[in-house]
Amino acid sequence: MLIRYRNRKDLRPSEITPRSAYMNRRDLMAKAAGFGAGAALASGAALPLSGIPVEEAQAATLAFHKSEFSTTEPVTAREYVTSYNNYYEFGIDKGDPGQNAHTLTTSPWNVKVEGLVAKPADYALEDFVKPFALEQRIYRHRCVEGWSMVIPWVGFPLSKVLERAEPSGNAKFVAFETLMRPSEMPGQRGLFQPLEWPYVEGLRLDEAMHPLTLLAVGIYDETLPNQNGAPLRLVVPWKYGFKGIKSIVRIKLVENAPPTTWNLQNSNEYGFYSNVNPEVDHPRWSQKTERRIGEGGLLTKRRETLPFNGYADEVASLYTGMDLRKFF
Ligand SMILES: Nc1nc2c(c(=O)[nH]1)N[C@H]1C(S)=C(S)[C@@H](COP(=O)(O)O)O[C@H]1N2
Ligand SMILES: [Mo]
Repeated sequence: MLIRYRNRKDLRPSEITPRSAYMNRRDLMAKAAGFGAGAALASGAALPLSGIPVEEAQAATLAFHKSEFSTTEPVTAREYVTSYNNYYEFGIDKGDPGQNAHTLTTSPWNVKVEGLVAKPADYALEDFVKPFALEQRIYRHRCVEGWSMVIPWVGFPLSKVLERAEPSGNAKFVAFETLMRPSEMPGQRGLFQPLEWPYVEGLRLDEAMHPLTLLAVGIYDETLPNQNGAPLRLVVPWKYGFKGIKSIVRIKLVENAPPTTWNLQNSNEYGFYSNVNPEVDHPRWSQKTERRIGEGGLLTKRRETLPFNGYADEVASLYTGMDLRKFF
C-alpha cells in the first residue's frame, strides 16, 4: 500500500493557508476512512501501480476558484497522479520521479520572462504568481505513450504572463526551459542521459495565448509535488503530455519555432505541434485508444482517444487549413 511521507521544510509560495490546519483536516479524513492512506482505497480505487511509497516535499494548501473550463469526468486518484510520472531528470521509470524528486530545492525559485517583449523581467516565483487569481482546471491529460488521467490543476492562464510582458510585433513563438541542475537531478548526470538538457518546449504564440493554456502551481488543493513539476509547469490539455514542461525557469518570446526536447530526440516520432490526434499514429504504436490510469487492471477496456484530446470545439480553429499529418 502506498504511504506518503512528507518532509516539513522549505517551500512557502504565496496564497497559502497554514499547513497545520490542512493536516488536521487530512488526518480527520483519514480517521474517518478508518486507516492511514485510505482515501483512495475507500473510494474504490485499485492499489497504486508501483506500490512503492512516494516521498514528497512539504506542500501548502492553495486558495482558488473553480473554472468553467473543467471536465466533469471523474478525477484520477492523487496516489496515481503523484506516483506514475514522466520526469526524466529524475529517472526514466514511472516510479523514479516519485522516489527521487522530493529533494529538489524549489525555494528560492526564479523565472525569467524575456526575448521579444517590452517588459523583460527576472521574477522571484512569489512575485511572478502574486498578481494572478488561482483557478482550478480539471483537464484530461493524454501521454503520447497511450495512457491518460484526469488531473485537477491549480494555476492561471499563461496569457496573463505574456500580456504582462507585452510581446512585440515580431514575437511569433514562446520557448520554455526547465531547470538545469545536475547536482539535484540524477538524470542530468552520469553516463546514460536519455535526453539533451535542459528540457525545452515551445508553443506558437496563439496557442500560448489560448485560454485553455495553463501555468500550474498546484494539483488537487495543494502546491505541486516535485514529481509533477514544482513549482511551476505548463499544461496544454489538447496536446500530448510532453508539451507540459515541468519546473520552468525561463519563458522566452521568439520569432521562429524553438527547438523542443522530444523533437530533438526523434523528429520522426515527435513533432513540434503534438496535438492529440487519434488519426495520426505514432510510428511504433496506434494513438486511437488510451488506458485511463486507475481504471481497473491491464484487462480493462481502453478508451477511445478524442481529437485534440476532447478540446476540438475550443482549439481546432487554431489549425484551420493545416495538414495535421504533416504538422504532427
Ligand atoms: N522537464 C520535463 N518536463 C516534462 C517531462 C520530463 O521528462 N521533463 N515529461 C513530460 C511527459 S512525457 C509527461 S506525460 C508529463 C507528465 O506529467 P505528470 O508526471 O505531472 O503527469 O510531463 C511532461 N513534462
Ligand atoms: Mo508523456
